[in-house]
Amino acid sequence: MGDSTRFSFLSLLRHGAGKVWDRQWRDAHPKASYGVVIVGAGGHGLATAYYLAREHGIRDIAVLDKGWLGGGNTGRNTTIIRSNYLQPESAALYEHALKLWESLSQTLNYNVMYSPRGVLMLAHTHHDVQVFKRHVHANRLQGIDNEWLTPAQAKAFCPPLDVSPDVRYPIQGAALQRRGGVARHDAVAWGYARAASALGVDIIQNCAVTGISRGADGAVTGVETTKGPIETGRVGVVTAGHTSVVMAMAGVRMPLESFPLQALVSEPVKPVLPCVVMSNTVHAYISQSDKGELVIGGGTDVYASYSQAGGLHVTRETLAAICELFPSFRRLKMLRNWGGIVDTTPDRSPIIGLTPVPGLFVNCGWGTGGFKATPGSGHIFAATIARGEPHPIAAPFSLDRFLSGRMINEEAAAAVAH
Ligand code: FAD
Ligand code: PYC
Repeated sequence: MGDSTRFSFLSLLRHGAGKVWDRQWRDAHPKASYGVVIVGAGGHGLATAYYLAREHGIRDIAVLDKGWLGGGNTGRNTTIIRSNYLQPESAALYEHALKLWESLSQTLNYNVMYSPRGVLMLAHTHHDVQVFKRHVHANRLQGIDNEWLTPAQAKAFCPPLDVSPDVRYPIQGAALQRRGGVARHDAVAWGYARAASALGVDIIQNCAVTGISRGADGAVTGVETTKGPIETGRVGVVTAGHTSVVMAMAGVRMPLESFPLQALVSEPVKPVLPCVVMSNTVHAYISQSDKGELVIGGGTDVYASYSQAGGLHVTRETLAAICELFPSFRRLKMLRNWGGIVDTTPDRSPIIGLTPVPGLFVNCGWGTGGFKATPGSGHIFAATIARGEPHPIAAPFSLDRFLSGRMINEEAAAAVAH
């Protein structure tokens, strides 16, 4: 589990991280103008700024956040990382990200605790078996690892799992992506932020964008913020959950709906769960963090909402499902729970790219599954902003697919029933 902890200690010694954070993050004030403004200091926004600076030599960048960096979905998610998507466009996107995860701690010189411990997706019905076997075959053709396990093999891989036939939905097999796993979400935000900051990027917290200004030709000329106006010719909007609101500031209507999604952790215990387990049918997923807490989540609320609380009944159903899969976890206590707001598209695939407004770029619609994409998303969005045209991996995910009808349907492939 986890990579070596050497990275974090060495990083602190070498870079005096606290000093950098204090000077550039807490006290940073916006300048009057920037070459690029990124709205949203979540993992995707920070990664975008980092790759813009590192790979495209654009360092005159501000990343603005209405709260604190990583305080949105990046710091609230259950950190499951995998690339076992069905459609070739999505598989290419998430595999690009997975490859970047594999060396991210070294790239950022910050231990993001990427831990490829395997993601096990349980099949409980004949339909599940067919769907997951289809994924296994599709992924193998795409050069992505995925394999089919019998119930006995699933039990051997994940000993606390109940594979007995006398439960409500007996386990009929499982798809396993061994390279899938988890990472430490906060560290991802901090790692990208520190590395971007070291390249000269300004990260400005408590700075909400309240307007997007446009010139006579319709192109972006700047943003209005709670810390004053900023001039810029390029704005990247990366505000998961709130993208419709921000894009409306430029007059762009987005094909998005926002929903609360909740998660919770148990009290910490010694290592008991060696891998990530997901079940679409009983509707729950679980892993164990390096702190020992069992990290558990379920589905979104049924109703669109900006409330971060979410319905208590969802948590109750999630826990009932987990207890069914893992009877030995029944006596654990819940330590804390929380929610985030995710935005979803009609085809359950993200939107990455240009918009009808010159100079305005958008990256959103990751729904319940964008954490795993963070490095890949930032990498291709940075290239898209820098070049003013979609990166090849981003091209199929452009906003205009909702006009052309060229959807990338990942509803069934999302593997969690959202
Ligand atoms: P965020 O981290 O939300 O960043 C957006 C930022 O924009 C926020 O910090 C916000 O404050 C800021 N912002 C919004 N409006 C404004 C404004 N007007 N001005 C300035 N700033 C603004 N994905 C997975 O791959 N695996 C999982 O296991 C997983 N589990 C999840 C569990 C939960 C409970 C939740 C809520 C999500 C989960 N996700 C998961 C989804 C994942 O968290 C998101 O897709 C991903 O983190 C989005 O990252 P981001 O950087 O785009 O957004
Ligand atoms: O996309 O793998 C995922 C996921 C798991 C939990 C929420 N999203």
